[in-house]
Amino acid sequence: MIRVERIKRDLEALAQFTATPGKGITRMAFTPEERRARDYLAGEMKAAGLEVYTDAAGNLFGRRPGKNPKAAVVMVGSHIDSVQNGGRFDGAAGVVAAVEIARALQELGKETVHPIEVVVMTEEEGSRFGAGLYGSRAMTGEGISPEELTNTFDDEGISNGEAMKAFGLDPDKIRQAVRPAGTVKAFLELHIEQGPILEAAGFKIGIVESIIGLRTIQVVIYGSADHAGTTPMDMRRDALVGASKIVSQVPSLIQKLGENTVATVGILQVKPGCANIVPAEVKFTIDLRASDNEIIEKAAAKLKKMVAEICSPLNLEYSWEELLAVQPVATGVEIANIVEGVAVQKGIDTMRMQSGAGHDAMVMAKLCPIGLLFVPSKNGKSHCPEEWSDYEDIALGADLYLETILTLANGQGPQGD
Ligand code: HGY
Ligand code: MN
Ligand code: MN
Repeated sequence: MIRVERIKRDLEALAQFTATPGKGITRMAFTPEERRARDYLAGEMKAAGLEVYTDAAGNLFGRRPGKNPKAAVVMVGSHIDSVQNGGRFDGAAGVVAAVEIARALQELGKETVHPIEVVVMTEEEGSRFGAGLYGSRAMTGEGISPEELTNTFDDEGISNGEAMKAFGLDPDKIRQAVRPAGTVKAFLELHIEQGPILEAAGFKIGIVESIIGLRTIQVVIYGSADHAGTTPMDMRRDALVGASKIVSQVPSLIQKLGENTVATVGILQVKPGCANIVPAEVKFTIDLRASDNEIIEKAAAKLKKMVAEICSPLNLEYSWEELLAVQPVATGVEIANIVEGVAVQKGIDTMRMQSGAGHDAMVMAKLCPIGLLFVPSKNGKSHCPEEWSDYEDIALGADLYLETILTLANGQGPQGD
């Protein structure tokens, strides 16, 4: 059975693997702290009787064989990479729940028809290389191109591909991570809500019905570096004046597009970045989200037009690059109804809801039916050291998924055998 003390132990152990101890979790993809977290989880997976392996994208798997080795896999998991100074539950809660489900299956001793795979996805957040959802994108469709890995860089100028090589992976082989259609029966993800809805409504379990669409855009404004003391105000091409005008207009432009539409400028880098130099270049990102892809398209077009209109009179140039674009996704009713049925049997109330956060499940939806289950976030806080979810809620979610996985792995539910 699912044991909350093991979930607590695992999450406390993973929280030690951070580059910013005492200031939240900073665990970027392919870093020493992520390596230590992976090693810890690989050890727990092995102890739970799983066959541990890593795919060409760096996704870490623990496989529990089924009676029919050729049957499609029932996959469950999430990510352990984090944002800068983030919380200890974002992603990790779903990975730890998946490992605990594997332990419970081992103790139950029940063999299933379908193989089951616990997965730790590579770089979901995009905190290091900008795009994100790497592990799931590498598994679906045409996967990720080796060119994307050589052309995306972290703040130190290390490319994703170089970081992968240093981690023992071969970026040229990343397309080997693609899972052919029909080889994954379902993907289940347990995640913290990262918002206030469940706590305010008094529910312990949220069954997600749709996941918001998202687009990550990188804008660079180009002006010219000049001496701050000798350059008259009307002779400057100040990139930061242009960027500031643009950033300050984002909220009013977005608010007109509907309540579920949000946009955030979370990164702003000024170069050369000295007090006595007129800024020559400003790079910033726009994280744009809406539940309707047409609204995302409309918002992106309006934002780009606004950038051009502000830059032109200031004699500034700009570049506009889409780092990531993922459509809104409906999670489908099959798995949601199985989870709800298990909850009803156990006398657990659940509520249906939308996710304003992006998750690997939204990408895996291209490959197979998905399930996304939320547990409450204290005060709705996330992506910050204050992030908290109760271990008992995570255990409750894991228990619902244990029954759901047994149902799916024994041939019921979507796509049958
Ligand atoms: O940004 C998100 O929605 C997720 O935390 N990656
Ligand atoms: Mn996150
Ligand atoms: Mn997450």
